[in-house]
Parts: sequence; C-alpha cells; structure tokens
Amino acid sequence: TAQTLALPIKGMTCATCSTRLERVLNKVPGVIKSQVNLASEQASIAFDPQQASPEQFYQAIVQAGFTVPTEG
Ligand code: 9UX
Repeated sequence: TAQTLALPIKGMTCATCSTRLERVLNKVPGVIKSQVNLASEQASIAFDPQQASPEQFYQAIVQAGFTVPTEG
C-alpha cells in the first residue's frame, strides 16, 4: 500500500529546481511518484513504505542542494 508524504522544501528559486528535485526523488527506490511545487514550496511523495522511508527523501533533497526546514 502506498503512502503519501508532504514535505516543505526550501531553496528552490526557479522552475528547473523543482523539476530537478522531482527527478531526484523519483529515482529513490520505492518512490512511486513525486510532485514538487515551486510556488507553494512543497513536495508530495507517493511511495511504498516497505522500500523507502522519509529519511531517504531528506538525504536526497539535501544532496540535491535544497533543505527541509522541519528537519534539523
Ligand atoms: Mo534555476 Mo535551481 O536557474 O537548482 S535550477 S536556480
């Protein structure tokens, strides 16, 4: 069963940022579909909790150069 997680994202300044982050998140194993909204600074991630966990999303987001303000 898929789960959906909404995350706030900081550091996106143009539309290519959000497209790039979507691509990064979609590559995390277990992610079914991610959508990143530049204007609302939100990522929505549908994933299989048996294969992926939020910790992996945080790491991928930070590695891509963005931040999740609610995470350290
Ligand atoms: Mo835009 Mo974002 O020129 O990572 S791609 S700032």
